[in-house]
Amino acid sequence: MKRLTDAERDAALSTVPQWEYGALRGGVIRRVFVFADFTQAFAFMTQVAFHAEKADHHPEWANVYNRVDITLTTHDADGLSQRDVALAQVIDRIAEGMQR
Ligand code: H2B
Repeated sequence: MKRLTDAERDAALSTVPQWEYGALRGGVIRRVFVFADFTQAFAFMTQVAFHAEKADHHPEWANVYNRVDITLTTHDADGLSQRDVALAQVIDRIAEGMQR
């Protein structure tokens, strides 16, 4: 999987405007989700987990009660790849209507 060029990255990021780009580790995107409670947060995480496993692309994430903090990057590309953007799009769709 190859890392996106700066131009590809800018175009891709415009499809997931709620994700924040960071230069950390060659390029990452991050979004924090807040749900009504832990049950909602974990239901969201379960759906994301099933998708991630199918796609063999996995989030780095932390959960504290109703909050899920997600970072996406591609280790073997040393930065951001199309797979990160594709996963972010799916995560946004799953979260749609679930967030507090
Ligand atoms: N997920 C993410 N987000 N980035 C990766 O580089 C990655 C992954 N690599 N899931 C995959 C798994 C790799 O470790 C396995 C061995 O295919």
